[in-house]
Amino acid sequence: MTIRRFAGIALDRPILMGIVNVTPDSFSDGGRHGASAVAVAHAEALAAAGAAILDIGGESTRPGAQPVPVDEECRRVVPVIRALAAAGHLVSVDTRHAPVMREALAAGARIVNDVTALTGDRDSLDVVARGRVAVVLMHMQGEPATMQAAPRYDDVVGEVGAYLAQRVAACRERGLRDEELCVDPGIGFGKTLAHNLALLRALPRLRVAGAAMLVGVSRKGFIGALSAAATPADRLPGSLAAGLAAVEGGADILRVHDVAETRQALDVWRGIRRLE
Ligand code: HH2
Repeated sequence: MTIRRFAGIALDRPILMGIVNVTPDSFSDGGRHGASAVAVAHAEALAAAGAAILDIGGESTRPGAQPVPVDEECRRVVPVIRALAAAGHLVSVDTRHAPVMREALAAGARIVNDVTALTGDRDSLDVVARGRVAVVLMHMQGEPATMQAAPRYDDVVGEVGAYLAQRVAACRERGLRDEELCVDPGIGFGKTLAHNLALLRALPRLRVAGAAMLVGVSRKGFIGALSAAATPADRLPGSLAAGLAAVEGGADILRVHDVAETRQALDVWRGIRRLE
């Protein structure tokens, strides 16, 4: 059996993408150099704990978040990407803006992680196709600033699945190959609690043949809605439970804040399942 791959990584076991936010509110010292150095050190620690991919983002896409100017987004992420790529890490850039993608790829990023599945900027598919890099295509209904106001679907699983298949087809038309494609149902992006749960239960149906599947549940709001975990910092146990459920459903990659803890949970789960 040939082992499936994404961005050069073998998908014969669950892969962790470590989240590195380079947003001013993430860092107490406020200074640009300080923020970059702290982000690089944090990313190095995530890699040492078992993250195969380091996901660098300079714009929060949490519900209600306001957009960041593209120049500012580049100033935040490019130095961090350059340092991590130079140190040999596999880096993804979490952005929906083509100019940021272009600069991130020039700095050494090998994956574009786009919450708009390359629909948010008319140049982004071109940047990815010309750059010959891998892409994570995520489903979102609406825009981060307003997406949680009134999410509505007739058939959330059918609609998200059809959207992901259509975005994979658009990428294939531009020459992207299977090992460069990954889909993501976009948990929490224009979805109610019922929508998120329906998608997590239906992950096997959301697969697009040939493409990898990534799921991001780490510290998300639905965990608070199902438990007493009021703030994101309280949601590690729920994140581990949801992450394991996603892997059971066929997720190849988990996007997580807590890499060491998720690695341990996955190692135990794999042992019980006799997956050596
Ligand atoms: N979730 C967030 C950001 N980017 N990308 C993918 N592919 N899948 C996700 O589920 C996903 C994502 C969450 O938003 P953000 O405000 O960036 O918070 P954090 O990066 O701390 O998770």
